[in-house]
Amino acid sequence: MQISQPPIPKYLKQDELTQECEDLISTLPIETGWVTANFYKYQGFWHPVRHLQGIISCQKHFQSQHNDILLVTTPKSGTTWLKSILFALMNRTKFSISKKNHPLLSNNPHVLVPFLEVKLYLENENPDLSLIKSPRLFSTHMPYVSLPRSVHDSQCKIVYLCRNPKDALISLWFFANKLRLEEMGTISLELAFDKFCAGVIMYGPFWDHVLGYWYESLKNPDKVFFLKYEDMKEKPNLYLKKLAEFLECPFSLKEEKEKVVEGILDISSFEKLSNLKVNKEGKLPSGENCSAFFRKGEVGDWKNYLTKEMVEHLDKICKEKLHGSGLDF
Ligand code: PAP
Repeated sequence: MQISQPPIPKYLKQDELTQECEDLISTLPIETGWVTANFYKYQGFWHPVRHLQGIISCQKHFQSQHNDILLVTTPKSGTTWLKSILFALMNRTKFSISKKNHPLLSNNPHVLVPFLEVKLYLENENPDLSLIKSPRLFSTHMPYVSLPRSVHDSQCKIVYLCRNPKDALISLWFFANKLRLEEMGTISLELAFDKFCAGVIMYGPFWDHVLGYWYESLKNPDKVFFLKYEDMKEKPNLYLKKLAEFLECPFSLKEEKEKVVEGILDISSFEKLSNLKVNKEGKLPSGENCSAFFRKGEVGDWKNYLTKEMVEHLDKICKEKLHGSGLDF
């Protein structure tokens, strides 16, 4: 009797590469990945090969429109959260927050706000985006240097979200171990820590990613809105209102009275989203369980995992890398 093997999730697949991508990776520095076998260093940042293929297609073909909104995040900084907030915010007229059939109640936020390089330009080298109604909402983890030319040239807006590196590391470590197949075993915290410090993470080095957008937000504050997970957690009302102003759709007095701000924060909250059937039991088309995107949703969980020596080491690197930038965590 033949025992059938479970299919390999798409996010682990390394075949079906274009010749262009095959040629490119043969020239790039290589490191061992966290979930996939390898990372390749492209334009100064580490990527699994599937993401790389999506990045080069996106760089070649994506045409940004003046009223597009691009959510850019470092991995595990609250992308899922901000996707739901932005979706609810930008569609608040079309989908009233109080409605029982709001799309966020039956769709994972990654489906409602698609990734450019990990979804649209990975599944299709040049997808037809013409049917998406404006303002179009996309997301990416791409570093600033790798953004498609048209993003710089158009008047589209960039919302950038990052997170304290210690919490980002712990979140990434848990996520990677959830995505690894049983036969791959787990990746130890010590190894994950060393790799994080050496910059060898998806879309890393972390500091280079953050600084790329930080400096751009200082130079061009109307184009790039720089946000930290911790600030959004501490003062969600304030930052949601700032976001709405940045995106040129401020809340009216009537909306404030009707508690639309609170409604958006409620429907996007960790408690609400993580308890929905779609997020508890669903899977993304790329194979990840939706539940993998919801763990604790707290600030400071690193204290439960990192040793005193690890904290000192990471703080020292962080201080050196961010020195003189005006940014800290
Ligand atoms: P991604 O980069 O793979 O898209 P991303 O959504 O950025 O993942 O990060 C997941 C983190 O955001 C998880 O953090 P944790 O591991 O420290 O718990 C997840 O729990 C947290 N998260 C998800 N949804 C929310 C939410 N609605 N509010 C606050 N945090 C959230």
